[in-house]
Amino acid sequence: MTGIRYKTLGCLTAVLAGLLFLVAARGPELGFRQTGGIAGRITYAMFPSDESFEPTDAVVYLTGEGLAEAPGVAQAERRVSLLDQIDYTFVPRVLPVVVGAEVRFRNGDSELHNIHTFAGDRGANRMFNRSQLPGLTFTETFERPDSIQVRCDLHSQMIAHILVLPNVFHAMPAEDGSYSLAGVPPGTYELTAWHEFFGRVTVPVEVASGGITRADLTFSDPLE
Ligand SMILES: [Cu+2]
Repeated sequence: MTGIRYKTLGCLTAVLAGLLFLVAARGPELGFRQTGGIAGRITYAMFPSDESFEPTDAVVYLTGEGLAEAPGVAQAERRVSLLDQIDYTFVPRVLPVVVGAEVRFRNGDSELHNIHTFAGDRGANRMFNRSQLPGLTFTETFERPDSIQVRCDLHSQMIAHILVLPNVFHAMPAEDGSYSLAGVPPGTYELTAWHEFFGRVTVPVEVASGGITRADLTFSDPLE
């Protein structure tokens, strides 16, 4: 009796091992198990009292070798992102874009605004200050990674941030702080969370083929 049971168990194990081997061997050829993912939560040790603070205005992004060449980069470069001005507010307040992507600035109000950009990293990209009549649009491209502050000199409450990122692997958190990055080539990278009120928090991450790496990030020290 016991012998038969062991035999059955042995057979099942062999079949399972065979299946796993097949999946592992043919996975790349079948077009799956080649990439992995990262998922986690963005949390704040404290909330700044500034009324323009929004926890969802954070950006999580990945840096490291090989990411800029990963599939999807070309499509991201062709995508045009819109930074609008509605009711004396930049919409969205935080705009992540990939290097080389077009950013369209639009004045959706019926009053004059201007677009004044301030580089985080001086010299990375060409900065500008342009007045903008109601209804007008213009496009700009940023060629190097940076965090650029955008202001309107006529209305001091108008502030936005364009985060120029080196690759497509970035996300903004949902209301509950959760985020996820999919289709990441296996490798070791740095995962950074950025928020205008906190600056950056970075952790190393390892992504394995077919796996989801858990990475939670906490903003603890607000900028002065
Ligand atoms: Cu304005």
